[in-house]
Amino acid sequence: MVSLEGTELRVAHLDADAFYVSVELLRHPELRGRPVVVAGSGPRAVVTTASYEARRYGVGSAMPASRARRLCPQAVFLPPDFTTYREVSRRMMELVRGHVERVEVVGLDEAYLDLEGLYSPRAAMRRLLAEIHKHTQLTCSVGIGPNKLVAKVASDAEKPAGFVVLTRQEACARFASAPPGLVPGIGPKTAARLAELGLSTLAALASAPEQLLIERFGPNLGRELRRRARFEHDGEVGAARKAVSESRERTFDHDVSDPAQMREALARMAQELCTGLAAHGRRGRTIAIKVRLDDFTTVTRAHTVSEPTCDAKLVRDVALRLLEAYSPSRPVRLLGVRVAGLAAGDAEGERKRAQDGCDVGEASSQLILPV
Ligand code: TTP
Ligand code: MG
Repeated sequence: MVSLEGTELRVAHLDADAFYVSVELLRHPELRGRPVVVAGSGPRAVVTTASYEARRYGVGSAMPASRARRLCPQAVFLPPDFTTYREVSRRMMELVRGHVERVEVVGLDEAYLDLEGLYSPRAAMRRLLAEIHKHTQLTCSVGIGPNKLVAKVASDAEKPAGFVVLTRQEACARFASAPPGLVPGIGPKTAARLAELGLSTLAALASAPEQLLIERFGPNLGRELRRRARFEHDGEVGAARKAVSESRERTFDHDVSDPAQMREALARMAQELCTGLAAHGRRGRTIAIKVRLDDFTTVTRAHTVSEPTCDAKLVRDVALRLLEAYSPSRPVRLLGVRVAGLAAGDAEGERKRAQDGCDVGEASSQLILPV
C-alpha cells in the first residue's frame, strides 16, 4: 500500500473535547474530574454538553436535562453561556489559522484544516494541539487523512484527546464492522433503509452492488452512499464559511395559546435580533418566522423586503404579519424569527443544534449551506 505523508494526508479535522464543559472548567477548575453538564433551565431544557465523567452515566447531548438529572444526580449542572463559548472558539480558531492557511470552520469547536504543503502534517498538528492547550487549556481530538470524510471519522474515533491518522484503506479496514451511520451524510433514515437491504455495516455497504443501491436510492444518492462507505470524498477544505442568517428562537416552558403572548415574544426576539445585527453592521432582506406546534409540526414563513434591513420595527412588523397570516391552529411550543440573506459583516457561522429548550431567546447564527 502506498501511503506517503504529505501526499496521502491532506486534511485534518480538529474537534474540541466536551467543548462547552471544557470552557466552563476554565473558570470552575474545582469541578475538574467531576460529572458536569451544561444544560438550559426550565422543564424543556436539553443537555448541550456532558463531561466525559457524566457520559459514563449515560448522559449525552440533546437529552432532556430532567433525564440527565435522573441518570446522574450528583452531576453539577451549569447554564450555557454562549458569549464565552464564542470568545474561546474565536481564540482557538485564531491559533489554528496561525498554523494552517486554509481552515474551514464548521462549528464553534470544529474545523477542517488543509494540510497540503506542510512538511510533516503529524508534527504540525501536534504543535498546534500543544499551543491550543497552552493558550486555552482546551484539549482537542484530531483526525488526519486523505480527505475530509476520513479526517472527520478519525477525529471521533478516540475522543477525548484522540490523535488518529488513517489512510483511506486503513479507515475502511478499521470501521468495516461499524454501522453506516458512523459516516457523516448517512443519517438514521437512510441507515434504516440500508438495514432493510441487509446492509448494516460499512463493509457491507462498500461492497454492495451499485445497481441495488441505485434502484433503491436513485443514481446520485445510491452512488454516493457506496462512495462514502469506501471513505471516498473529494470535497475541498473550503474557506471560512459565512453566516448567511441570524435568528432568535424560544421554546416556551409551557405551550402558548394566547396570541398576545405569542406576539409579545416574537416582538421581543425581533428587537434582540436587530440589536445584534445592527451592532455588527449586518442587514438582511428575508425575514422569516418559525413556529413549532405542540404536536411538533414545524413551519416557517418568510417574506422578502426590497432593501436589506436591520430595522427592528420593520422586522417585528413583518414577523407579526407572518404570524397572523399563519394563525397557529394549535398551542405553540416554539417561536423564532430570522433575518437571512445577510449583506455585510463576516461573523463566522456556527452550527445550530439542539438549542430548543436551551434557554429563553438564545442567540444562534445559522448556516444555509449545501450539504
Ligand atoms: P461536539 O463537538 O459534537 O461535542 P463536544 O465538544 O461537547 O464533545 P466531543 O468531545 O464529543 O466533541 O459539539 C460541540 C459543542 O456544540 C458542544 O460542547 C455543545 C454544542 N452542542 C449542542 O449544543 N448540541 C448538540 O446536540 C451537540 C452534539 C453539541
Ligand atoms: Mg467537540
